[in-house]
Amino acid sequence: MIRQIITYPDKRLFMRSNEVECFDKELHTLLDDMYETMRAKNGIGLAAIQVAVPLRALIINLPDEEGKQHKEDLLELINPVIIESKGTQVYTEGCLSVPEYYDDVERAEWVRVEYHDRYGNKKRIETDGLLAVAIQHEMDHLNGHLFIEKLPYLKRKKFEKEWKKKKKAAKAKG
Ligand code: QAP
Ligand code: CO
Repeated sequence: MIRQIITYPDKRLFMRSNEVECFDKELHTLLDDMYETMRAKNGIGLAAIQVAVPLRALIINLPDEEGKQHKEDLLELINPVIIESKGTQVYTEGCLSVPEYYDDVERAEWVRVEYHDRYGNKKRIETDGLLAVAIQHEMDHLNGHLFIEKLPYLKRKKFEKEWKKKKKAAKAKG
């Protein structure tokens, strides 16, 4: 089932999500719905809070060299923790909860992350590049943070101005 994605400035996006304690059918349905919702909206990553569920769960499905996404590549991270990170990289990010806005954000180049899969099995991943960016972006959601909070002051001002303008235009259109 496709769920509704909540968007900026919804206050729920700024709240810390809770640890998953039950790796049950309800969690599996949530993850399946998140996948369906993410694909329907042309996303490559989604955190549970974006569908209004305050749990520490996220999914990532990066495209291949041809830009195609494969479900076999789907990553599901439950209760993830970054245990080590190195270096820096800059990537132009976007977010389904901040539609049609993209800007450069600096993050770690490499991360080592411990998490659980949907059955509660403990896992570990070491990765860099775009996947490292995606993991850090989605993990920020679990702590109530959006990529726009990382923008320098003037860029953030520019974002707020554009956002207001867009809202006004949408309102006039009805
Ligand atoms: C997070 O972002 C991310 O504005 C996932 O109109 C960001 O899936 C991972 C999207 C950067 C890696 C690098 C955004 C779709 C999707 C939009 C997304 C939009 C339509 C964003
Ligand atoms: Co996001």
